[in-house]
Amino acid sequence: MPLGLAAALSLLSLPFAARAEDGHQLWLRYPSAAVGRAGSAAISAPDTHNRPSLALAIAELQRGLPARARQGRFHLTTPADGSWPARYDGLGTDGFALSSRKLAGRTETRIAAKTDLGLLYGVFHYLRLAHSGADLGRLDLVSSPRIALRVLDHWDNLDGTVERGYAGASIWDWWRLPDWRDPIYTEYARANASVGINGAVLNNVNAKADSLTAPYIAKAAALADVFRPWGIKVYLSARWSAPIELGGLKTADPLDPAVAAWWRAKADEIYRAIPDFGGFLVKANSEGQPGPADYHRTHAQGANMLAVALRPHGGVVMWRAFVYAHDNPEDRAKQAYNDFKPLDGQFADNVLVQVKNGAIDFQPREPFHPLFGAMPRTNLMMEFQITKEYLGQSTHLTYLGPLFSEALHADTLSKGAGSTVARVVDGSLDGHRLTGIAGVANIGANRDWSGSIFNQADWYAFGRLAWDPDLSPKAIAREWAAQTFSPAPKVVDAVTAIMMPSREAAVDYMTPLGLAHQMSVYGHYGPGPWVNTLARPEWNPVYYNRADAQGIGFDRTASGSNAIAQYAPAIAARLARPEATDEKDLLWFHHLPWTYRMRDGATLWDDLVRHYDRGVAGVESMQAQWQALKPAMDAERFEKTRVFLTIQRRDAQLWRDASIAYWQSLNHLPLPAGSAQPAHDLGWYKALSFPYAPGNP
Ligand code: GCV
Repeated sequence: MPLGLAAALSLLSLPFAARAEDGHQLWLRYPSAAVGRAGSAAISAPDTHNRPSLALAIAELQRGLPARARQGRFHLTTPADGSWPARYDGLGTDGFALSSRKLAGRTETRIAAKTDLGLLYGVFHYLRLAHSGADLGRLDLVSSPRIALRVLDHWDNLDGTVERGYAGASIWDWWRLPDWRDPIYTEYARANASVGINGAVLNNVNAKADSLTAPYIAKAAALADVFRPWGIKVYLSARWSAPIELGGLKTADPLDPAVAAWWRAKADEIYRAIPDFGGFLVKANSEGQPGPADYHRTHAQGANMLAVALRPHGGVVMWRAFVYAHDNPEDRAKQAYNDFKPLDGQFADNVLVQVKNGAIDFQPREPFHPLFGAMPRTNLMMEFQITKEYLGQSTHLTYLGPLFSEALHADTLSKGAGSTVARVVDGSLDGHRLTGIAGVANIGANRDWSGSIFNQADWYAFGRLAWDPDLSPKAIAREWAAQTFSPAPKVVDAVTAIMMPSREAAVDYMTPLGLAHQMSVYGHYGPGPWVNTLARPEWNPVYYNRADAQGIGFDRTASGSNAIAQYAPAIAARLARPEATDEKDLLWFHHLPWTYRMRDGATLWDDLVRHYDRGVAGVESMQAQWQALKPAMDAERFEKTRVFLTIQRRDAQLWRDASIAYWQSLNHLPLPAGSAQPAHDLGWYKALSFPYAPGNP
């Protein structure tokens, strides 16, 4: 048998070799009942010689074509292959066009793109439609990604652990790389390509310099080789002090010529091994990491020095704005803005400043980060966290599509109404061409990749929103549910109905009304609003809740930290008044008496308790809806999710009760009618200890 054919057949047989319904096949299940197995479909495409992405596109189409589409004819074309319709001239590099029509009783489908990678994305989109029950006979759509760099950040350590990872060990087998290229790398790349993700930062931002040594560059190069046909570039997190640690230099001062020369040589070395290397991600002067401030240099001076080293090769620097200092008494929420805003216009054009969606740290809800809209002369990229450090990790079902979408659609008003965060990130607001979005990956070696079946939806939603920030989280949930479980409308409706309110339920039982960072010291999982013993003030929940006998909340108006002044004047004016502030963000911006009247007339205290109750009830409702789906589900995935929902219900109750017990210890107020007292006294909740909770650094 010729080698090429053998390889193609082994690829085709992959889903059937995998264990049944353990979630490993993600949303790419192509269930055998739906996929025609009778011979190959009629696909006309250019010669695949030296065109690996095109070969993958054809193999994927053969592999995933549903029975109902198998009798049709498919044409895959790029401009280089002739017969290019002029109406597709405007397609972006990664974009694609899909069209179909009936001809003599057979459906003719054309997938057109300017590049082979665009064809691969087009095939995946076609298959997405096919397995979501779409009408395949009348397609007419074009689609190009709005954001250029669509990247997963892996916080994976070289010893195989994953910081804030809840899905087992790292999938990167650094020890056996570069020799052993585990098939999981191909599966990973394929899953990412299926949702348009085109970059992977391989190592933790809390980086070891070792990642930049020759052996580790060779390992990264092996991964890059596997990923390349799938359109995925590799990036590395760079440790700022590497010139000292690896190069024996006395300094890492970005203005020292020897330091700059060391980085140039390092970049040259990396590009010899990985010609399409994406660039560096840097966490500097943040949470103990070294950085240019150690030498009294700015973030821009640091980033630009690396940018010079990467520029000849076309690489970029993704420089994180997640900074706050232990010796800075300023409100933590203000510190990144204070450091970065004055540097607007000073970053090189191959630098992106990577900003988390909110100013603290991936909380269940945060107002949008004030840097969005405040640095028009800088390439700003978004950083989301797909791994749910603060949202119940692997066990809680909290679909992140609504969180991502809420952040992207926040209006910065920086250039009038409609200046959304999405338009900052996609470059259209300020005319930037280098654009990016990153998601901290939730991927590990667990069979189901993400620690739970529903966590896969967050990876999926990140990719889809990175492609088009305007997609609705509900439509994404529906697509995911159809492909992951079944396209039957009843199943899709019910799964979507569970997913859509799930994040709001978590906000309600964990941190309602704008509270944030209320977790215990054990791995950011359970409740600890009383915690006040951690080394740095801003690591303690009491720093954020400021609760006492009279009231609760963080005053960020002019009478407090005045963080509101970091927003556009019209937003700041609204946030200055509690009654004009969205109640979802109330206690983020205001310190208010427990007796403050909410819009519906209830006291703040009663309303707060009502939110906790609503959160617990929300999980109960999710449990009931999931139970009703049992007949439509395979036993394995049903049971895992059922048990996880039981855990979530228990945890939701714990969050509610522990939080209420603490607030009551301060305000001594009775609960509103119909609300049950916590099951235990405060001491009981305080005594809970989970020293081995997962994900700790
Ligand atoms: C990678 C939070 C997390 C840390 C993480 C840090 C960051 O503080 O708890 O684990 O470190 O954010 O984003 O750099």
